[in-house]
Parts: sequence; structure tokens; C-alpha cells
Amino acid sequence: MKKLSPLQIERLKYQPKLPSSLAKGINSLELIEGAPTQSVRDQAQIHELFKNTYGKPVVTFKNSIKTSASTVRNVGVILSGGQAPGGHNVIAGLYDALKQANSANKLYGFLGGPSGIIDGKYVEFTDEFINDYRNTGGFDIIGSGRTKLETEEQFQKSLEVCKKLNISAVVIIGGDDSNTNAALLAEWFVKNNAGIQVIGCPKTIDGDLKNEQIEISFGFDTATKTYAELIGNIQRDANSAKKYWHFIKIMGRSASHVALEAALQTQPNITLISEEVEQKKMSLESIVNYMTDIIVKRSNMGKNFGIAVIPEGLIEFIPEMKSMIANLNDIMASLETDPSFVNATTIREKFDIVENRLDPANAKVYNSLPALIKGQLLADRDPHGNVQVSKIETEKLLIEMIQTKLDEIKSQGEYIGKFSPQSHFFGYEGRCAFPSNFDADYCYSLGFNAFALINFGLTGYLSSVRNLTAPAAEWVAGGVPLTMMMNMEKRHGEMKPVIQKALVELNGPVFKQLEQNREDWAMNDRYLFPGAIQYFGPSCVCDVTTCTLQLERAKSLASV
Ligand code: FBP
Repeated sequence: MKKLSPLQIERLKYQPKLPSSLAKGINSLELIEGAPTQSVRDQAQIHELFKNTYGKPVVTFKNSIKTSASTVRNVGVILSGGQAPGGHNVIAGLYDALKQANSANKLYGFLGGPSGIIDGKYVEFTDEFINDYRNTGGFDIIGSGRTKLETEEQFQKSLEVCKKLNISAVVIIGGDDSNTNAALLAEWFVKNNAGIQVIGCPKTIDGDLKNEQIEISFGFDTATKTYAELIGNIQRDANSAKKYWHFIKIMGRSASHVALEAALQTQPNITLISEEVEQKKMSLESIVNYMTDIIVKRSNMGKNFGIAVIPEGLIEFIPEMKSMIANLNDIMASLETDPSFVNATTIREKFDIVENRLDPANAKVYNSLPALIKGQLLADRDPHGNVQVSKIETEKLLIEMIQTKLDEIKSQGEYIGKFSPQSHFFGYEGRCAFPSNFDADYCYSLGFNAFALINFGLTGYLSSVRNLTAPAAEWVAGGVPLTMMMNMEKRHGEMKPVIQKALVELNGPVFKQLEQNREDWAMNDRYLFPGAIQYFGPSCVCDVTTCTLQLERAKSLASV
């Protein structure tokens, strides 16, 4: 028998909470339809591309006194993209709802992400199999992947696999890019009269798949609490030894929600927010100056230590870098098959090829970077054409530039402190943690609700559970049309329909909280030590949601 840790054993017994509308039973629901919807931008183009699934209403569920019989259905589920705590509970919720609706229903899990549905690699879930994964972190139940489902051939193959298994609905658990795949597949299935529904589930630790209907993506709660625990521990270490400056890069491929939330939970000395850098058009040099200034001032107070939190996606928001990376992405798309680049034997040769093709201003920026970063910028793009920012060591770039700046100041006799930096990158540490009680409940509800959407014959919808700062019984279950969240963006050098990312709002209450406090936190050490996520014990430590969710919900409730 497999050996389990004590926490694993205890967590397997946890019964996740459901909104009261869903808890009364999957066959006792009524569907309430709102008004027709529009995409967030580029309405005409999105409508043209999604002729069959565009404009549907937002829906919610309420209890019905009537109980309806459910026809037999086979459903397939895919975990897509980066891991996020709670994915196993989405599958558990989906499975439980499906079996509750009709015990003859079957749930298939496609292996290794979207490629599983194309290649016909799957498992059938059973009680025994699923029970081992309840309330656990990770996506290892069926694995995940980043294959982009977008070609006619892939859709055709997916259809054949679904037909073979008699699958009439597919649930895609993923972030903005993966749910863009879900929208494309849903449209294609309707267009081709395949009779297969597609439902998405909002996953990503990055927290950037959100809007008025989706209050937060799952995994953000657990991941940010895990990073906050680690930052708190480092703060205590720094405050004890008083000799290191810790530069901590935190995951979040594009938006800075994760860094911002972790900062509010821990109150470090410096927090950079990419969206602010972009809005203020801060150059790399001005960021370095801002950080150096705080380092020097603290040193003058006798504090040669501190904590700086850096969002993973920062580099793409610095205006000169953004322009250079956009230019580089287009070039890299064309170089993928170029023999001179593919067969180049030294990294220097690759630098030269790229520099010769970049526009002169962008070539200058690229050339100014240390070789380490130049090389990292040439790493393979992800299947969606994005730079893999987790591989770019921005924290080391900043340390190197700050060191140079401090040496300059020192040579003018103005700075006599010591700068001893340590770099860290927190990302993978948080993506597979045991889901917090919040994520365990939220994910289970999202999965259960996904089956409710299927049962009502809907397609092209994202499973939505709202009112999340209230107790779970008061959560509102329903669905949002995927096309409602879409706009046109450039990918791999071409304009494509994609779900719009939610970036940090600089006028929003979450950023304001940081802005109002950061000068104080920079000089006076107001460190908070959140400690590890608690699963058992008083509700005030086990069931608190993130600062982000609380502040955003408080604002939206106040504006109603
Ligand atoms: P998703 O958007 O797929 O949820 O992934 C987010 C993320 O965790 C980012 O924060 C990070 O940049 C990226 O995945 C890392 O990807 P990989 O796991 O492929 O290294």
C-alpha cells in the first residue's frame, strides 16, 4: 500500500463545502439566464470568428423544487497549463456531480494536458482512483501540458477520440490561453454538428483570469499564501542576521497580482509592480535608481539588509524591454525554422543573428544586457508564443545593475555601506501545495458546477462561482460565456482571438493599499510573518481569503 504523510491522511477526509444551490443536488437545479453578452473588445471580429457561440447570456443556478432525471453522459476532462493548487478537487467535484446525476455516467481524464485528447491517451476515473487525490495539490492525477489546441487537424482528432469514448462534453481546466483553446474547440464542435459541449474552469496561480463574473482563478489563494510564508521566513532571517539584501522574484507570468498579494501579506521594504512600471514608463535605469536610493537610505540608517519583491513578468513591462521583446518574439517565430539560427554553434552567433534583425533601437537595448539575460531571452517560446519569463533571471539583472550603481556612488565618496545580495525565485514551490480550505472548497464547487452547466446543455462557458468572501453556502454558482472575455491580440506575429488578461489595476484598492504604505515599509521594518497555511484550527487562521479578494470584493460590494 502507498505510504501517506499524516497531513495527506487527514486531508483526504476533508469534505469540501458547496454553495447551497449546488449542495441540494445536481438534479434539482434551475437555470436563470441573463441578457445577451458582448466580448470585452473587438466585438465585430470576435463575433465573426465565433459565429455559433458568441453573445450568449451569463447564467446562474438556483434550487428547483422539481427534480429532473439526467440522461447518461460521458465526459472528458483536461488539466491544461501550469499547475495550480486545487486541480484535483475540480476533478473530484466534477466526478461527484456526474455520478450523483446518474451513476451510469463516466468521467475520462485525458493524460498530459490537451495533447491527451488529440492522441487518445486517457484513463477512466473510478471512486477508488479519485479518492486518493481528494484535497491534494498537484496535477499528477492525469498530468498537464501546454499544447495549444487550435488547428483543424487537432480538432478533428479530438472529435474522433471523443466519438470513440462516446464523450458528449469536455471540461478544460486552464488559464487564459487554455480557456481560449476551450472557446475555439466549443465553436468548432458546434460548427461541425459534433454534439460535444465544452466547458472551461478558471485556473492559474497568476490570478489574471478574472473579471466581473470571475472573482479569482483557483490556486491564487494557496500559492500566494505559500510565497508569503516563505517571504515572512526570509524577512525574519534578514532581520536576525542584518547582513543580506534578499531579492525575491515571484511567479506570475505577466500580471503582478501574485507579487502584490504576497507583499500585502508580508510588508517587505521594496515591491515592484510591473503595471506601475509600464504606466510610469519607468526605464530599467530608473527602476535601478529607485531601488538603489532605498538601499542607500537604509544603509545610512545602519540597515544593510532588506527585502525586495520582484514580479516575474517585470521585464516585459519596462517600455524599452517591451518593445525589444515584441520585436524579438516576431523574429524568434521566423527563426524557429531558419537553419542559420537553428544550426548556429555558439551563443555569440545567435546573438549576432538576432541583433542584425532587430530594429536599431531594439538592437541597442538587447545589446546592452548581460550575456546571461540575452541568452535567456532566446530560450524557446511557450506554445502560445510567450517568452518564458520564469527562465529570465530579472532578480540577478537588478542585483548586477544596483551593484554597479552603488560602486559608482561609492567612488564619489557618498556611500559607505555594505551591499550583500541574495537572490531567490519562488514559483514552483507554491503551485502544488495542498490547497487551502478556500481553494479546496472553491475548486470542488467549480468542478461540481461545471457538470451542472453540462447538464443544462451549455457550451462555450466558463464555470463561475461568485460571492467568494461570504461563507461557501452563500456562493453563487453559474457560468460566463467564454467569448465575453475575449479580444484580439498579437501572438506568434499574428492577430488572434484570446481571453483578455486582467492586469493589476493601479486605481484599484489592492494596489492603493501598497502605494499608501510602501514609503513607511521601505524604511521602517513592518515585516509580517504569516506562517504556513493552516488547514485545521480556528476559522480566523484557516478560512481567511487573500487581501486581494477581500479588498476587491469590498469595493465591488460598496459600489452596488
Ligand atoms: P498558467 O498561466 O498556465 O496557469 O501558468 C502560470 C505559470 O505558473 C506562471 O506563473 C509561470 O510563468 C509559468 O506558469 C511557468 O510555466 P512552466 O510550468 O511551463 O515553467
